[in-house]
Amino acid sequence: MKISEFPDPFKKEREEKGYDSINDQNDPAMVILGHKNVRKCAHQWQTFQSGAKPGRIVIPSEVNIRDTRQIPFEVDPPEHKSYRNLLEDWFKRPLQEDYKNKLTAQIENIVDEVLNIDTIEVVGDFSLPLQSRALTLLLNIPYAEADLWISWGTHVFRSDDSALDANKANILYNYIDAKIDDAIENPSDSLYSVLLNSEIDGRKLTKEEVKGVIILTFAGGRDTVINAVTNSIAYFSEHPNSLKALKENPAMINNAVEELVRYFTPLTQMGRVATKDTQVCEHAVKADSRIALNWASANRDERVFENPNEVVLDRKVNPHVSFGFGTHNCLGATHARQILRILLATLSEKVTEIKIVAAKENIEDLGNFKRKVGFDSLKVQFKK
Ligand code: EMZ
Repeated sequence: MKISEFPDPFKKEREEKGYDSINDQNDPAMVILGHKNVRKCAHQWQTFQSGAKPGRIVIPSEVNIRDTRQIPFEVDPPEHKSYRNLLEDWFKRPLQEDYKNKLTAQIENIVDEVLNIDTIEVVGDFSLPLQSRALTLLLNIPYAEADLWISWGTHVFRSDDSALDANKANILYNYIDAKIDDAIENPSDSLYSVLLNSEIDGRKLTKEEVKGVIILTFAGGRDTVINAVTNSIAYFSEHPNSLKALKENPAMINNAVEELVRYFTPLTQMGRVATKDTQVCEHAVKADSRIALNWASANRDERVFENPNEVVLDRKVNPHVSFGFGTHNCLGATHARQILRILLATLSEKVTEIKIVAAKENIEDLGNFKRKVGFDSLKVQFKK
């Protein structure tokens, strides 16, 4: 199997039943596998809520490692809409020329850097610094702050020995608390200050609400962006002609990004909690039990995607759900897309070959299913 090949572990169950169940810290979830049902359930926010106990809609559940509600991710309509309206413009800034230029400079720099080094480890030496530096633009804070985040490693809630590490998570929470206090003392034009000065339904946001937005900004786009970047590098190392095709036809880049994001689906699934007894796929779902919207499985659904297990870089019709679907679609998607578009443009301009030296896969353990989501490490050589 090629290193950039990511198999679909859900095919059989999706086609035979359309769902499966997983146990997760004694809070099982019914996993919805088909594209149509995933989208349908994502739409039904009244029946399948996001505003459950903080951390419960994440799989694996984070109820044991945090109390702060992530906003707007763990809030249901109508409150959700007020928060979303407040945040929408800020999270669309990546479309602005000035933002794009800064992001381009960051990405060109890091590509130039790795072109001068013999062998690099992509996850730690490329994707993590790239993601962390780009985050300084999203928060609108000084570039140097990225060094600290890089030192935290790829996932804020995970360490090498534990998938859910409360001590590690506390580093992030304490850091954010301190930054919020600092922004109160020294207002600036950072996201912290903008939020502290914002009003929702005629009142100022509380510190806890500001923290909820900031935690989401840090956590939601961290391992997801890192995996998307790393996996794309693995793909181009094994498909040098695709890189050439993008160089010759840059207009293809946007489609290519959507296709890579579909194929790799950096976030496997997201949960919801049933507000009443109901049914999905003719299967009973009890009130207060969880379902999981499995984006990764939906994105390989043969009823929707032709040759779903192939990367078709210029795929035209691509209703993937990698950024979720419905009211809660990903707030950070504009930022993530810009990172990947600029990365592809830069690689196609500057790099002719990426040679894989060694790879260690990162396999997510989902009970009955094991899914490759990325790499623990990927050593490569970049060639000019
Ligand atoms: C949560 C989640 C959001 C969660 C859209 O995804 O991403 C996960 O990586 C985090 O662990 O807390 O932010």
